[in-house]
Amino acid sequence: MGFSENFVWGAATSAYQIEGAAKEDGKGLHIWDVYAEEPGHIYEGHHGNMACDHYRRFRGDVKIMKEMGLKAYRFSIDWSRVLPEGRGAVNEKGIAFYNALIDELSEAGIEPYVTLHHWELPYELYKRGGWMNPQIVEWFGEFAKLAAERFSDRVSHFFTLNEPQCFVGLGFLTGEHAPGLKMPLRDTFEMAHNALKAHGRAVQMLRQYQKQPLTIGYAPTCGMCYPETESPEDVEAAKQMLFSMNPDDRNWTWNVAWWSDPVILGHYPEEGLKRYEPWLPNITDEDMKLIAQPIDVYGQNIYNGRCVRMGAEGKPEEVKRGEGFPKTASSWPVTPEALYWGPKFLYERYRKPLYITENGLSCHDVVSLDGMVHDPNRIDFLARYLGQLKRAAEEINLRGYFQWSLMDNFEWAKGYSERFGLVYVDYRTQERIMKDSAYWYRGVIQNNGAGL
Ligand code: GBH
Repeated sequence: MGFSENFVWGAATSAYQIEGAAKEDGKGLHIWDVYAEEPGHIYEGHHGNMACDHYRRFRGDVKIMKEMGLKAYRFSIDWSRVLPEGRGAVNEKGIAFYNALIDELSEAGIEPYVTLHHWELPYELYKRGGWMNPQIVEWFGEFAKLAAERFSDRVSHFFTLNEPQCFVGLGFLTGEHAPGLKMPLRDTFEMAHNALKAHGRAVQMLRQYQKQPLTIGYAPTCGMCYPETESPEDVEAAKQMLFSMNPDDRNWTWNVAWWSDPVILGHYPEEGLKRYEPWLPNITDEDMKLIAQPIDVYGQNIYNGRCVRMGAEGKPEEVKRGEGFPKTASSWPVTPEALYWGPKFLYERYRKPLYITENGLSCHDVVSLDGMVHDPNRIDFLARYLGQLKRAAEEINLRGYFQWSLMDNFEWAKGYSERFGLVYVDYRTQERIMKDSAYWYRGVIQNNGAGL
């Protein structure tokens, strides 16, 4: 019982959040490079030009991963670093960086898990319409082909898109993320459809150009739900709310079914097709076939969830949280149950081997007088969440868990003000300090979660 013997214990990052070297060695610009330098977008004018300087310090960072006992490391390939214009000419220096990182990981016995798109949309493609331009399907396919050709001899795990909900919803609907636009609903549905097609095209290209049989997945997020009690009524209510469309149309992106049913079941949910009909692009059978390219695994990022019960009229209702409900430093609720019910609900519907591709929290971490970083909050949070995940692992096909994040990094619009890492980063000196939680996580990995 508990976690399977070969359960994959990992940690995750993304390119722009850690690499730095934003304008070096032939890298092109992506939308975050441009957006972060425009005044007023990011907390106190922070940007990722230096970030954690991982581009130079990756060898040291892999050493830390090894010390932590990580079995796997999930990172993204910055599209604009390897294809500065998004297509066409390849930047060999960018390829060389990822080659060196992959080799370093292999030597350390750490399995690389590559995300193709963690929001680093090349600026040149954005200027040509980005996700609005149907050609992006082929552009992304070309990028996937390059990744397969150059890296799949040593990388056997690929995820296509990370959280398309965020790069479409936050980037083009609420305007909180790059490129900071508030577009009409109609445009966002079209971008989402193109993004799903791009996912499908990438799956095809990875398979066509793979150097070994690959394990390919998809890594969305969602507004997760869990039941207030374990009564069948509440469980049913939570499931219904999870997979049904959001009550507020401007919030449509947080629904998981819209983004995952097409990929795995081959069709958009009926409820959404009806409700969003006025804003939908033309959707063809051919599109759906492309989107539903068979994938091997399903990845889900889960940070928290809403508590749901069955209301008096047999309708699911959210249970409002009281004043003192525990929250992380980002003011996100602490809801460990999301890591039991979430995986269960998703597995029941999609029947794919599952990874938790991200889970974690920000804390107000500081270096203590003893030179260490004591983060009992993070340990407490992870212990609770992983305890719930363990329960799920006993019931469904759960392959692995990636903690977000390996190290403190550029937290998008929040800049460096929120620390999500197991490893502390001093941004003045670039010194790394393993937090208490990193040592704790090492213990979890060593005994395969036995003590949870
Ligand atoms: C992830 O975004 C990113 O992949 C990563 O780059 C980032 O650094 C990290 O998490 C930390 O922010 O309950 O319906 O209102 C996570 C963003 C936050 C999106 C919670 C879904 C819940 C939506 N997620 N959100 S809802």
